[in-house]
Amino acid sequence: MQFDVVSVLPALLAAMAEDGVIGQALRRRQISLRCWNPREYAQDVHRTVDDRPYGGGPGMVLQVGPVSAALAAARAAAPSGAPVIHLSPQGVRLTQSRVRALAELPGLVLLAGRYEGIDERLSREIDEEISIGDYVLTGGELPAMVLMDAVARLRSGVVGDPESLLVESFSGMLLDHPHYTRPAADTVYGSVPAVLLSGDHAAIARWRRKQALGRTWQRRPELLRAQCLDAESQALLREYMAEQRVDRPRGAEEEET
Ligand code: 9WO
Repeated sequence: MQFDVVSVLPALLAAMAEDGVIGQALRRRQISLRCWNPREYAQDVHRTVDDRPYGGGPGMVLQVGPVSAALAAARAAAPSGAPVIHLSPQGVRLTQSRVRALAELPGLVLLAGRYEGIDERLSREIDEEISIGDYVLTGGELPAMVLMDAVARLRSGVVGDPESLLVESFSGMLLDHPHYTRPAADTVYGSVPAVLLSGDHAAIARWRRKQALGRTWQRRPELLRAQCLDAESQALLREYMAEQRVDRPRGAEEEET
């Protein structure tokens, strides 16, 4: 997977390239990351990339010339079939199913805006606009990094254990189950659930699935409503609900599933 990012602040992208799972994947050449700075494509001596907005108002707007030149260079370097994606609050929301689709592509060209945004006429160079959430930031670099992180971890070899990806790819989206590590008992923080120490792999898998279903039901019920649960999952969720019922407040009835 090749990422080509157009940004006037490429130093921000360098941070993710050095550490963690993404840094390791880059060093192993499982993914590649190149930055294309519109400033290097500016024509004047001051390397100007922005100008005041027509119609007035505060701030500056990224100009067509340097951004289109950087985009053209990025596109030429990217694999054919790599879409140009603008990270923007006006875009369609990024979801895990969208991340899965993007991870199938040979590469992505990501355009990160700054200041008040890009000149609207650049829209003809853009295939898709994607938002990572409904909040305003100071630029599109962090959203570009979020998207690359989510996509890169799905590419084989980037996440160490491919089994950790199975849950989300074969089922709908569920929240993760709880995790525990040593010590098995702590005087202040208590004990680890006994089933996890049992060595019974089937029982552990069942418990984890039940916790994932139960936590999704409690914290993000809209995620459950958006998917069909198989009979076993329904049974596990009912078990979880029954265990919770005793300490749920009066009047807090669960919804039909
Ligand atoms: C500024 C602003 C001020 C008042 C009301 C609405 C407003 N929207 C913006 C705005 O979107 N500014 C952008 C800042 C200009 C381009 C770069 N910026 C950006 C990208 N902020 N947030 C993103 C972004 C991208 C993808 N997903 C979430 C947020």
